[in-house]
Amino acid sequence: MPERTPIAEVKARLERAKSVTVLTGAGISADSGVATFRGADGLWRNFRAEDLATPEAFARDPRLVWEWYNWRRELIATKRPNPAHHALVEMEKRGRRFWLITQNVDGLHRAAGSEQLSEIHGNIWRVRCTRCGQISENRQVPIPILPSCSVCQGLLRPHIVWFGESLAQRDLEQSYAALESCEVMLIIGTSGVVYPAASFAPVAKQAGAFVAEVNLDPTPNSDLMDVSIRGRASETVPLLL
Ligand code: BV8
Ligand code: ZN
Repeated sequence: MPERTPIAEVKARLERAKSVTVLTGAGISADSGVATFRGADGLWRNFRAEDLATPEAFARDPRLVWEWYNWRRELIATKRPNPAHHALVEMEKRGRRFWLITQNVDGLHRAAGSEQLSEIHGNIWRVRCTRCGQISENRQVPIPILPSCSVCQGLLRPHIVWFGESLAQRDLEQSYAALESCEVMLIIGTSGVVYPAASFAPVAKQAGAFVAEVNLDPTPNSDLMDVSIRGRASETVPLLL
């Protein structure tokens, strides 16, 4: 049997798999023009995401945090899903069990048509009232600062999981169920430094899955991968169909 290329190996495994789980990070949206977090273009006014995406930063200066989110909402509003997002929708439609876990808050998987989806860090187009907890969709660009709840006039915050905040119980349950039951797991465009998402590939591997990474660079999880595909997600993920 001639040595298969990494892409051919993953494609063959996907064709046979009865259940597939995918984890994506900012790298899958890079080719849609959305800046990644730890790439060169990941800064805003010299702040890092870790400085602003925290409950402490919001408590200290909600205007500054909302200005940062307004800047990102304005940028993301003009971006569209790329062939990698569309390929994952196609993969989902192929019938067998499929679950997509994304760390991205840009909403591009939902925009592409993904339905079997957990947005484990939230969604930049959703807001949550800090007083009554009501969650709603808000597409205003910019959102007037400081936004208040239409029900109780409480201060609205992005419905996004910040550093130091725990992920939603339902998202964790769905994610672990998908990780423990999949035969193949794809990890696409994530630097593997943010937890608990960075522990998802080891969980699937431990449960017996074939794990493959698609990334421009090696990551801390590369050593545990059965296959590493070096390349741009928008070019390589469609080849896995
Ligand atoms: C929690 C919302 C506990 C914000 C985000 C020390 C050790 C271990 C853990 C910790 C620690 N100190 C603190 C922690 C916990 C912390 C954490 O992991 N910190 C890190 C920084 C060390 N985690 C948390 O706080 C989490 N919560 O642990 O709760 C708890 C439990 C109970 C009770 C209370 C608390 C919450 C984490 C969620 C944080 N929120 N986002 C916002 O977006 O506004 S995380 C943020 O980083 C984004 O969501 C992003 O998705 C995520 C991960 O980044 P990536 O997606 O990987 O993006 P990145 O830019 O890093 O990498 C891009 C990759 O793509 C690169 O590899 C690049 O090579 C590649 N690429 C680029 N272009 C392409 C490409 N690949 C393919 N094609 C291309 N074209
Ligand atoms: Zn309210």
